[in-house]
Amino acid sequence: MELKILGQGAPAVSTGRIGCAASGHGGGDPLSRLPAEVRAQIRDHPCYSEAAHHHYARMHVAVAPACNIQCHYCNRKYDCANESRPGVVSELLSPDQAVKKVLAVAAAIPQLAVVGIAGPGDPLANPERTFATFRKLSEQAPDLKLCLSTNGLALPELVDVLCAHRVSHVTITINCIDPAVGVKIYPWIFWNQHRIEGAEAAAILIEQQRKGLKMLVERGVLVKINSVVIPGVNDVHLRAVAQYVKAKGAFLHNLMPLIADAKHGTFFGVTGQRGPTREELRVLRDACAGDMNIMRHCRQCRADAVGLLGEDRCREFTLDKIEHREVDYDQAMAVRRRVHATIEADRAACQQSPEPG
Ligand code: CLF
Ligand code: SF4
Repeated sequence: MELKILGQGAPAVSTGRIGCAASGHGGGDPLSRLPAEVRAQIRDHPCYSEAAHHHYARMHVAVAPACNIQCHYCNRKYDCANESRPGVVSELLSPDQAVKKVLAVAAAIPQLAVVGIAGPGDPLANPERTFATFRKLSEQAPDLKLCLSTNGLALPELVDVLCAHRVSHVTITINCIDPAVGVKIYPWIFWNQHRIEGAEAAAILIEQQRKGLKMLVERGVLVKINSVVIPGVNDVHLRAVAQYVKAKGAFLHNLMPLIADAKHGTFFGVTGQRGPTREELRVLRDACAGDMNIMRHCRQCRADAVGLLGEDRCREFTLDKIEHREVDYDQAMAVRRRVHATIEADRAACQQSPEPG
C-alpha cells in the first residue's frame, strides 16, 4: 500500500511502497545480525540495504567532469560507467547549482536520505568541485547522508578530507587485483603529472585502491566495492577479488554487468566485447556470496539520478525547473523527519508480523 502523510502546510507526500511484502520483510530482519552502529549507517541507505531501497531515495549531483584514468568500458563524453549507464548525464552542475538542486529535491521527495557524487567523471579527480559541494551540503542539509563513488586512484591522499566532510559511505570500483588482468581494462592512468600505460598503470591503481580501502575501513567509513563483470577478461578473477575485499573489511560487493555498445564509442563497445548473460551474472554472484555480502538490487544509475532506485525522476529537477524555486528547508526537513519516522514504524511492525504462508 502507499501511505500518505500531510505535513503542516505542506502538500500530501508519499512515503513510498510501504508494506511488509514490498519491504522485503515477511517478519524477521535480515540486518539484525549486524552490529547496531552498522545498522544505523545503512538503515536508510537504498544501496547499502536492500530493504531500505523500497522506502528511501537517493540523488546524485553531477559536479565532477574530469577523470584521472581511462577504463575500456567508458567514454567520458557520455558518463561514468562506475555508477551509471553510459550517455545519460544531462547537466553538469556547479557546486552552488548542485546544492540548490538538493534542496529542491529534498523538499519535493521526503524519502530522500542520501546525496551521492558519482560522476560523470571521477569525483576525486575533481576535488575542489566535489568538496565544495559536500561542504555546502553539510552546512545547508545536515540531515542527509553523503556518499561518493571513485576509481580509487586519488583516494589515499583524500580519505581524511572525505571524513572531515562527513562522507559516510564510499564506493571503490575494483575490477581486478592483478595487473595482468588490469592491463586488459585500463589503457592508462594519469599519475604525478604523467600518463602511465600498461601493467605499471594497473599496478599503481590497484595499490592505491588497496591503500584507500584500508584507510577508509580504519576510519569506520562503510565501503562498497563495485566490480564490472567482463566475460573472458575478469569474470573468473572476480572470485579472488571478492575474497580479497572481504578480507580487507569492505562491507558490500556489487558485481555489475558490463554495458558495452558500439554506439557508446567505448573500446569494449567498438571491439564487440560482450557483457555477461543474466545466468552468468547470477552464477558469479552466488559463487562470490560465500565470501562477501553481495548487492543484487543495483540499477546502474545515471550520474544525475534522482528518486527511489529504478524510479528515476531527474527530469523533474533540471536547472530550468528549480532555478527560481524557493525552499523552506527547515519545514522540508521537519516533513522528512515525520515521513522517515512513519517508514521506520512500518518496518518495525513488519518485523514483528509472522512469516507469511
Ligand atoms: Fe549513488 Fe552509489 Fe552512493 Fe548509491 S548509487 S554513489 S552507493 S547513492 Fe546504488 Fe546506483 Fe547501483 Fe550505485 S543503485 S549504481 S550502487
Ligand atoms: Fe569513466 Fe569512471 Fe572509468 Fe573514469 S573511472 S574512465 S569516469 S568509468
